[in-house]
Amino acid sequence: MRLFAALVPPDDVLDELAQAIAPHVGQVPGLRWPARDTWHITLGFFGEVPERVLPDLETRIERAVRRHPAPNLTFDRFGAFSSPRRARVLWAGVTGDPMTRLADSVRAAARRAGATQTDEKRFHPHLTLARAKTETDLRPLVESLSGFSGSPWQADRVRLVRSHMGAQVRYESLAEWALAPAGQG
Ligand code: 2AM
Repeated sequence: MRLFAALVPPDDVLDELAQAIAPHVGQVPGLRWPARDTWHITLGFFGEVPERVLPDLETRIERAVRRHPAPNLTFDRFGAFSSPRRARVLWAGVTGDPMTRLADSVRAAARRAGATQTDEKRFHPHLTLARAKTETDLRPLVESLSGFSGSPWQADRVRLVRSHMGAQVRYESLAEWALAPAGQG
């Protein structure tokens, strides 16, 4: 099964992002906009994980999550990977409490449980809003979204998600664990 761990922002924060992008959705040729109920910030992508590994993976990730304080975050910009000029992904970015240790810890937990395909790339927290099949010049779009600043929020839980591949990717939430109260850790 294909698994990843993610933070899911609260509804009112997602409302602000949805409002900001609304004038552009469907307006840029080649861009596909995933449904809002799939929006998340990936902490760790584990790739294909054997089903037998799941119980141990859940135990280890839960332990990792409980050790880290809930980060306070704000969506404050839009950007694109690999760059606005040659974009495949349009994202919303956060600033706030650093999350690298949390992400490292969650990925290490998955690897120890036997998730051998766990992504080792540097962690760039982002929420993907649109994808393009080919590199697309999104400079005008990113420019027109500049100046955005959302409300602060606290990411208080981590969700383990199964990704069902197909014509339309479907996400299934398998478990959710609370982070430690902010100020601890
Ligand atoms: P993305 O939003 O930048 O595409 C489920 O696919 C989630 O895992 C997505 O949020 C995706 O990030 C992230 N992810 C990280 N590495 C991935 C990889 N190698 N393949 C697919 N998804 C990956």
